[in-house]
Amino acid sequence: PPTDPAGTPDRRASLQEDAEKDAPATEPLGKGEGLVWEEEEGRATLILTFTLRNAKKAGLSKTAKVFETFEAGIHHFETRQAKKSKNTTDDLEFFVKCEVHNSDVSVLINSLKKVAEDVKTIREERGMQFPWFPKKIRDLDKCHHLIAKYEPDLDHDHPVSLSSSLTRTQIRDPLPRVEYTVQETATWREVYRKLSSLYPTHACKQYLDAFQQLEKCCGYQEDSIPQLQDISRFLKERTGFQLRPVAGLLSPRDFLASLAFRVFQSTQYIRHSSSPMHSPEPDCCHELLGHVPMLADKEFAQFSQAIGLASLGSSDVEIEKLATLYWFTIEFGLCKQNGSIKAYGAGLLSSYGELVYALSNKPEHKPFDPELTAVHPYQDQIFQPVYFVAENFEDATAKLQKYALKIKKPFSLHYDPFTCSIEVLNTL
Ligand code: HBI
Ligand code: FE
Repeated sequence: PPTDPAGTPDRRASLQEDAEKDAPATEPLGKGEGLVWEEEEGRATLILTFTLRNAKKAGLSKTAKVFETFEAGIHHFETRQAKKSKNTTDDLEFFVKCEVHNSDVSVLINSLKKVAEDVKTIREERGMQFPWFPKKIRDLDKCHHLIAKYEPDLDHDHPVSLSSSLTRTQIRDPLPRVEYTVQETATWREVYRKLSSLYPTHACKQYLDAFQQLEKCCGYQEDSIPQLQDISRFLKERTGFQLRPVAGLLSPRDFLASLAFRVFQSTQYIRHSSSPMHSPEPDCCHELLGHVPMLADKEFAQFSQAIGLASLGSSDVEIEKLATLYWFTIEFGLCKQNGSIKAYGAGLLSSYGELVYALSNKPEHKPFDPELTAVHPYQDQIFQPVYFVAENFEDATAKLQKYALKIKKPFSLHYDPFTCSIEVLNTL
C-alpha cells in the first residue's frame, strides 16, 4: 500500500527519537534538536523500468533488497518475461512504481544499476529535475549513504554495495568519546612518529601552524589518540568546521554535501595493526593527521566549503568531476610556498611513502586548473603519476568558484552562516 507521504507514524516517531538522541552534548549540529521544526521534507514517487538477466540464478532477491534498503513504499511491482531475450526465459522486465525519500533517489537508482540493466526512470513529481540536496544543517542526517569498496558480486553478504546505507544510529550519535585499546594506541604511535618526522620539510606552512596548535590544545601526541569531540571544538573556534562521526566511506554526493555546511564527516576507528602504514579506507590516522590540521586554516576551509556548495543539486556527472577535484586537492594537493612546493592534501600527509614520492622529481607536477583537474584520471591503488599544484588557497578557491558557476543548475545557492542553511535563489 502507498506510504503516508510524511512517513509512517512509526518512522516519524523514530526520527523524532533519533533527533533527540542526536543532540550532541556540546556542539549541536543544528538548532532545536529534539523538536521537529518542520515537516519532514518530501518523498518522491518514481516510475522505474529495468531488466534483470538470469533472474532465476540470482538477482530477484538482490533487486527486492534495493527497494527494502531504501524503505521504498511500493505502489506497483510488475514483472514479465523480457521480449528481446532469445535463448533464455530467464530474463525479466520490471515495471515498478514506488515512493522514497528525496535524499535516497539517486542512490537507489545507482544501486539498482548495479544489479539490473537498462534502468530507466520517470520521476512523477514535477519540478524535480535535479537531485535532492540538504538545505539545513539538520538535513545532513539524511546524507548517510555508505559505499562499500568491494564489488557487490564478490561478496554475497552485501548484495547491494550500498545496502549499508541505513546506518542512522552510528552516524547520528553525538560525538562519542572512544577508549582505544593498547594495540590501537600502539598503531597510532607508530604512524604519528613516522609521519611527524616528515612534516617540517614536506607539509605546507598552514599545516605546520595548525599541527603545533593541535599539539598544544587538542591532545595531539604519540601516546594517545585525540578525541573527535575535542578536535571538533577546536576547529569550530578557528574556522567553524565541525566533525561528525561516520562509519565508513560515504557516497561522494553525501560527503561533499556536508562540506557545504562546514561539516566534516570523520571516521573514528583505526586501521588494523597488521599494516600500520596502510589503510584501504579512511581511518582516524588519515582524518586526524591528514585532514584536521588543514581544516583549521581559514582559506583552506573556504576552499573546502566551495567544493561542497558546488556539489549541491549537481548531476551525477558533475559530482564525479567534483569528487575528482576533491581528490587532486583536498586529498593529494600540492601548493607553492616561498619558491618551493609543499603538500596540503590529506592523502599525502597521512602516507609516508607517497608524501616523500609526491615531492620528489618522479611524478609530474601540473598547475591546478579546475577544468583540467576535474577530468584527469586518478589512481586509488598506486601513487599518483600526476599532482596538481595550487598557487595558494585564495587563488584555488577563486578558480573553483569560477568553475562552479558553469555547472548547470536551475537555481543559484547562497549559504547563510547565521542559520547554517542554504538559500535557494531563482528557483524555476
Ligand atoms: N567518506 N568517510 C569518508 N571520508 C572521506 O574522506 C570520503 C568519503 N567519501 C567520498 C570521499 N571521501 C571523496 O573521495 C570524494 O569522493 C568526495
Ligand atoms: Fe580523506
